[in-house]
Amino acid sequence: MNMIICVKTHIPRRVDSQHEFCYTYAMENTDGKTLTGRIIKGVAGMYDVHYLDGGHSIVFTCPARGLFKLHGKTPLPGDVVEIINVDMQKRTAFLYKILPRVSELIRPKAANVTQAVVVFCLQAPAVNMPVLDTLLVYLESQNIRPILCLNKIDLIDDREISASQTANASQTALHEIYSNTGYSFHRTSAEESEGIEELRAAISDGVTIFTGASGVGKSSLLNALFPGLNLETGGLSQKISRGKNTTRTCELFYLGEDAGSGASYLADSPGFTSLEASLLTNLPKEGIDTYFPEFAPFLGNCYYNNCAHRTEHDCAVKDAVGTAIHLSRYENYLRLIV
Ligand SMILES: Nc1nc2c(ncn2[C@@H]2O[C@H](COP(=O)(O)OP(=O)(O)O)[C@@H](O)[C@H]2O)c(=O)[nH]1
Ligand SMILES: [Mg+2]
Ligand SMILES: [Zn+2]
Repeated sequence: MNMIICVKTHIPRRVDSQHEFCYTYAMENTDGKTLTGRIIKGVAGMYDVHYLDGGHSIVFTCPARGLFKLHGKTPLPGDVVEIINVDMQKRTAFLYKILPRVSELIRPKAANVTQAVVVFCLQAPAVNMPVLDTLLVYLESQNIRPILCLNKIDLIDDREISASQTANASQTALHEIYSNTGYSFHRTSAEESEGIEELRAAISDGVTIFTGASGVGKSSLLNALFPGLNLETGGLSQKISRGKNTTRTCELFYLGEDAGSGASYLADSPGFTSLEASLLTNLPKEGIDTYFPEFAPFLGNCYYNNCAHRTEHDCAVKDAVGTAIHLSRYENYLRLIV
C-alpha cells in the first residue's frame, strides 16, 4: 500500500496544526494513483473535480479544507488539480495539489479562464462604454481573450438606427469602435435564436466565461447555446445566490472534448453592479496602453519613450485617433490613466 506522507515538510513548524493537519489529511493513497482533473465547482471547502477517463466524464467530490489555507492558496473553479485517494465507487477523492495557473479572475473568482464572451446590448440595459472598455482592459491584463457579443438585436428598431447619430445608439457604430481591436464581434438574440451558431463556433477549448452587466442576457445566451444547461434567467438566480453568498465564485460546465484539442468548459457569471469600481482597484497602474490592441502599431513611435499619450507633443497614438484608433476608445483610455 502506498502511503502519502502528505505535504508535512512544506507546512509551518507549528506542532499543533501540523498534528491536526496530518491526522486529517495524511491519508492512504489506496491505489497509489494520482489523477489530474479540473475543479468545476467549490462550496465550503468541498470541490467537484471533473476528470476524463478515456473520454468518459467522472466528477469526484473532494475535500481540501486546511491544506491550501496553510499554503495561502484557495482552490478555484478552473484550477487544474491533482487528486489522490480516488474512490471510483463513491466518486470521492482528496484534493492534493493545484497546478500553476495561467490566469486568475477576481469577479467571479475563477482560474485558467482562456476567453471571455463579453455581452452587452443597446437597450435594457444600454451599454456603458467606459465600463465596457474597463472590462476589456481588465481581461487583457489577465491574459484572457475577449469576444464581443451584442445581444438583444431583436430590440433594435432599424428606423431608429438610421436616424440616430450617437455612437452608443447604433450597432454599426459599436462595430466600428472595435473594428481595429482584432476582437471578434457577434450580434445575437437569445430571444429569437439569432447568431447563436456563430457564437457557438467561437467557443473553443479551454475555459470560456460569459461576462457583462446584469440583465444583458448572459444566462439566456448560454441556454440558447447549450439547451441542457437550464440556467435561471431574468435576474432570479443572481438574487437568490447573492442571498446565499455564493456570487463570488462560479460553476463550470463541461462541454466536451474536441478531437486533437483539449476539453472545453463554460462558465456563467452573476451580473455585476459595481464592476467599474471593483475592476479599477485591481487594474495594473502601468502599461494600460498595451491593453488596447489597436494602439500597438503606434506605441514605439511617440517622441517620448514614456509617452502617456495625453498632452505630449509628437504622439503617434494621438495622431491615430480618428483613423486607426476610435475616439471613444481613446477617451476611455484617458479615463483609465488619470
Ligand atoms: N428581447 C430580448 N430579451 C432578452 C434577450 N436575451 C435575454 N433577454 C431578457 O433579458 C432579461 C435578462 O436575461 P438574463 O439571461 O437573465 O441576463 P443575465 O443577467 O445577463 O444573465 C430576461 O428577461 C431575458 O428574457 C434577447 O436576445 N432579446
Ligand atoms: Mg444570469
Ligand atoms: Zn504617445
